[in-house]
Amino acid sequence: MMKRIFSFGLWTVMHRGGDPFGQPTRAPLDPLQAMSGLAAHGAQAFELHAEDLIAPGSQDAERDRLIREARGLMEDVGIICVACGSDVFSDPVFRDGGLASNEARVRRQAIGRYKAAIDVGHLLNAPLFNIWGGRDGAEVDASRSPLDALKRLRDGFNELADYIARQGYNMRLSIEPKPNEPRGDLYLSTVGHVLGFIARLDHPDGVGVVPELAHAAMAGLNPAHEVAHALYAGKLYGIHLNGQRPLRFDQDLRFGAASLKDSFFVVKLLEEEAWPGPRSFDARPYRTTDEQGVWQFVEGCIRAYQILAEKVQQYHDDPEVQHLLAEIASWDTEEPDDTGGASAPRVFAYEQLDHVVFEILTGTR
Ligand code: GLO
Ligand code: MG
Repeated sequence: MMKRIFSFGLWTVMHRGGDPFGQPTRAPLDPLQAMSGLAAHGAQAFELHAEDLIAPGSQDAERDRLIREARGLMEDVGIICVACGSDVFSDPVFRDGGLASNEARVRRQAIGRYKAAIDVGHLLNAPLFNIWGGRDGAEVDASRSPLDALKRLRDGFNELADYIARQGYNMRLSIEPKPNEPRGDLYLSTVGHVLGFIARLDHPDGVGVVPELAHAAMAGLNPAHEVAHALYAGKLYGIHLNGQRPLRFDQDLRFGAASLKDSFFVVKLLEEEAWPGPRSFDARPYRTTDEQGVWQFVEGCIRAYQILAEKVQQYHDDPEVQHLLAEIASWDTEEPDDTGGASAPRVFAYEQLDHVVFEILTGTR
């Protein structure tokens, strides 16, 4: 069986439980502690924003020291970096956007940030640079035509892809869609939007998508269908697994904490397709979680994935499922109906099939 790689954003375990209405509730965790803690609790990989490791504005010597330390630690504890990104959303300078900002000066600054982070990713051997441009959106549509925003985003992504190619880095580029938050509306909002957008880039080939379950649910979409569109296009470059009640603020719940059935169907798809990429979690420990609980959160995410993968296997091994699926497959025929139209109407045994899934997921079968 394919060996699964479990990965977490460093920002997930470094998150201190703060929210828009409350101060942090946990002590800070430094990025190296985050890496070794992840390795000790079952993860083989991590993702990061370059800024999670290197504070913006650090001198080159400081940057080089931190990278050296990170590389040493990665070697020691046996953890790899599977994706790098950049925080082009927290600094107030990006409050009206990064790549899509109305200020040319700020767009240049965003490009500069991304390029510097691409260099960091390269030094950590990250095979992917994933961009979630959280400020590239709007509340005031009168401020900017959405078409101009898309053209600026296009120019920005073209420049970054070009930079990666010119540097000769062995790195792909991806876009992580999200419908809203922190902006009222983000321009690159769903997998479908992003696939359409990528097709208009200068070199669509090296650019893919990183769907996040919570983001699909926030848009009221079926996460497994979102992931399927990325797979179908050959563009599933990564995935962010977590839990989310639909149509709400970004909850980033532990994987398994919500939407059990949706999570099952995402795992089913990834496992059935033997998708080779890392199973990355992008969630937050609850605000009520203490420092120790953060590692229970990590183990919980991983365990939830493993349990759902076992449930997928159980589903395939179940004789009743096999019988029902064989019956469904038998309808897929062009043979003419030789009963002269007198055949009984088709019976779709979907009630039964859906209930079997329920029994498997509730452990009653
Ligand atoms: C926020 C996003 C964010 C990205 C990260 C990628 O909603 O999910 O956590 O995944 O910035 O670098
Ligand atoms: Mg994410």
